[in-house]
Parts: sequence; structure tokens; C-alpha cells
Amino acid sequence: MEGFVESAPLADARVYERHMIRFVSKTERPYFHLTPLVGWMNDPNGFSYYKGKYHLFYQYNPYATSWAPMHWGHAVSEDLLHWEHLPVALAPDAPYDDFNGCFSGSAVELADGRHLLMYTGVASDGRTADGHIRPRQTQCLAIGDGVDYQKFEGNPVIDGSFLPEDGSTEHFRDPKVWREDDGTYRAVVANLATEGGGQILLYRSADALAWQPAGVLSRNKGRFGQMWECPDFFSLDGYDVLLLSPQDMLPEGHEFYSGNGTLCIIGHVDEETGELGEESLTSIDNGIDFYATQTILTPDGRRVMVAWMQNWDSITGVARRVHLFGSMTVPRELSVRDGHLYQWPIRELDGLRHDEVKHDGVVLGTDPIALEGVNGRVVDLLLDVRPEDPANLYDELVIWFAQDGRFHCSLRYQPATGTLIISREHSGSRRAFVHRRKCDIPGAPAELSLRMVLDKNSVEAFINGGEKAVTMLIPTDLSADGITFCVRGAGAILDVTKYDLA
Ligand code: DQQ
Repeated sequence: MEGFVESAPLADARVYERHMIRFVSKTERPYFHLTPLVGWMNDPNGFSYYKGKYHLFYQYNPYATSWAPMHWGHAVSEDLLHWEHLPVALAPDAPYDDFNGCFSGSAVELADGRHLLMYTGVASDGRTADGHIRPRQTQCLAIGDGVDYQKFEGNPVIDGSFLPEDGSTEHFRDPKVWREDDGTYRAVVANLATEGGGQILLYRSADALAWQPAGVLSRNKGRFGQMWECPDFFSLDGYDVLLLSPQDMLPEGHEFYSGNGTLCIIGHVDEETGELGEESLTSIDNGIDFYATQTILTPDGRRVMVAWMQNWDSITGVARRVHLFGSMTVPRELSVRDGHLYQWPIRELDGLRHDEVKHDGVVLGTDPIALEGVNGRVVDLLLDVRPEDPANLYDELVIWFAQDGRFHCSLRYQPATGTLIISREHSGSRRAFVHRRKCDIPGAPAELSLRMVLDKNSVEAFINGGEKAVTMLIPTDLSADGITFCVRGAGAILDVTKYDLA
């Protein structure tokens, strides 16, 4: 980019990743999930469509497979499944604004055709009386051409002076910016209020450079964890939708678990107060390894979401591959039906399918059965299960996958209560961390339809057309590729279609 000045930390990171890339073999990566060029990845950032390509940035430490002051890694794709890595886009190199990290943020195209990144700069406000370093989080900009990005000389563009009285300057992060139809810009930013925890603040701008406060969109009021992170806000199918990731959750039934969770608030913004009315509050994904969502509006009008396929509460249990840690979920198309969020793997994934195997009308009993050609670790599985005798409900459907003689993961469904259980208790994990989650399937249907997408060390399951989704990492060696089915109690009938995706 003309006039681009590469800082020393950015130049170092670029040289380092260019050097290291030769050591990362293709076999270390999943087939179609984005992983970092090298080192550590967490939240998706800057998900945007620019100059004919999808751009996905990510929280990145090229130097190790652990978190450190954050850079922004960068990849581009034409189909959201095949990714090309570009040089690291941002390094923590601004002495006043972001020397402790370029935290999560987003991207938008400016009216003049340049690409704008809006991120949280983390610096420090010195120490408190007891010697504790007091972080300062502000919202900053970098402007570029799709490869090189220059930090904006006017940074920070949103700082503590833009906060409501009860807002913390230490916890003020993860701006999500978008352009309105009239050409003006909006951004939502997460903040910690003195009372009640997270709040989502709205800002507006005529040019995406000079910003003004525009109210409080949503408040935690002490209900869902403490600080809220990574907000995203959009209209979809006649509803207003706010996605976010709360920290320090407390459990509530099978919908929310302790630790870092996700929250989808669906409703309508009150024109008078500017606050989002809450008509539905659910987890975004009811599995284990899922956090920090971000969405894009694709050129053909689809709202597509990705998330970090990981969770802060389970990272200690994951074996660090030699050069890589972390990946994104499969991109998921979102819709809202009857006030509820549905998600489904992007339709481009269907293009990777080959070698269809079909078994219809399989009678399931208590003995586990394997079906000819139904196995694998990079597969798309479509399953429909119904009771053999509608008057006599089976107790539990059991699917074992990533299975060998010793290990397996499982998905189980108990129609009497509508409980789905995903588990990796017997996956070969030797660590004591989260291995199992339960989730309630609305209406407790006797007939279940399930889509399971496996890509080596992950499974993403979509239940009843995407009404619920559960995501889980699989630590088991790839040679464990068996899949078996059985039911407990009365019989059931299974239709299976399986495709290879590799
Ligand atoms: N991770 C980022 C923050 C964000 C958190 C730092 C969520 O911006 O709040 O790596 O995972």
C-alpha cells in the first residue's frame, strides 16, 4: 500500500511467520476449518467481504501456541471453506494505544473503497495504589488495502470519555462496526457496568472515523455472567438479534453452563429508549467448544456466523499440536423462525460432498450396529430417527463416533424428556475438564433429525434443521473413524446419508 510504514513488531511477526510456515504440514490442519497460519488463534475478527473476497482476521500469537499480546492474523477465501493466509495484519506496536494487544474487532469498507479495521487497543493507565496494573481499553482504527493496514493517526477514536457514568475503562472492548443503508456507520461495543455486569453500547458515525455515543442497546442486569464480550447486532427475518459471549456464567438448567458461554437475544429495539426488547434468550451453541461469534452479511444477502471453535474453559485439556492451536467453526447460515435462531452449515459445504452412502429404514435395536460405508473423520452425516412403533417410544438413541476398539465420542437422545447429550468422556482424553453437555430439544420430539459435520478433530451437530447446534472438539487419534448406532428400550428406524468431505 502506498505510504505504508511497517513497524518493527509487525515486520518481525511477518518474517517469523514466513519462516515458520515451512514447518507446518498440511496434515496438522483440518480440511475446511480455518486455523492460524502458525501459533495461536482465538476470536474471529474483521469478518468482511472486500475486493471480491471474504476476509477473516483472528486474534493471533504467531510466536507460540498460547495466548500473548494479540496480533491480528489474516486469511482470505472465495467460498469460506478454502482459505489463503495473508501476512499478519496488526501487531501491538502503538506505544500509547495498544502495546498490550490489538484485541477483537471488526471491519467495514469505507466510502472511498479503503478497508477499515476497528479493534480494541489495550494499553495501561499505570498502577493502582496496591501495585496492580490498570489496563485501559479503547477503540482504535487501522486502514488498508486488504493486505497492509496503517494505524489511524487519530487513535483512539472511542475512549473512556465516550462511556456512560457507570462504565469501566478497563473492560471496554470488541467493537462490531457496520454500514447502514444511508451510508452512515454504527458500532456496538461491550462494556462492564459498575452494577449488573456487561452492557452493550451503541455508537454512530458519519464517516467511520469520528464517533459519537448513541445509547445503551442492552444491559446484563446481573443475569448472564459478568462482563459481556464480542457483541454482534443485526436485523434478520423481521427481528433484531444481538449475539454476545458472557464471561463467568452461572448454570441455568441445560441452557447455560458455568464459565464462558454464549447468548443470543432476539427481540425488537424500542424506538423510544433505543433498548433491545427481549423476546428470546438462549445459548447460541449448546456444545462445549464454542465462543466469540462474529457474523457477516454476504453479497447474496445471507447472514453467516463463525466462532472460535474453542472455549477458555476447555483449552487446558486440548493437546497442543506442534505448531498450531485453535480454529474457527464451519461458517453457519443464520435465520430466525418463530423468534428462534436457526443455524446451518453454509451451502458451499455441499459442494465438498462426494461418495454418497445411503441406508434407509435401518431397524435399530439394543446391539450397536455399524453400517457399510458409514465411517470417517471428515464426513457429512444426515440422520433421521423415528420410533419403530409410535405407541412405544425408545428410551435413548445412542450414536458413537470417532470410535475404535477402545475410545469413542457419543451423541445420545432421550425423547421422553427431549434431552440431547454430547460427550467425549471416553475419547481418550486424560484431562479433567468439560467432557459432556446436555441440551433440551424444544418440544421433545420422538423423531429427530441430525446433521453431523466432522473435520478430523471436531464435530458440529445441527439438530432438527438447525434449531439447536452443539460443537465439540475430539481429542481421539484420527485412526478412530468408526460410527455405530443403537437404541435402548423399544426399537427405532434410522435413515442415514453419508458423504465424504475430504
Ligand atoms: N478475547 C480477546 C478480547 C475478547 C476476548 C482478546 C474474548 O478482545 O474480549 O484476545 O475471547
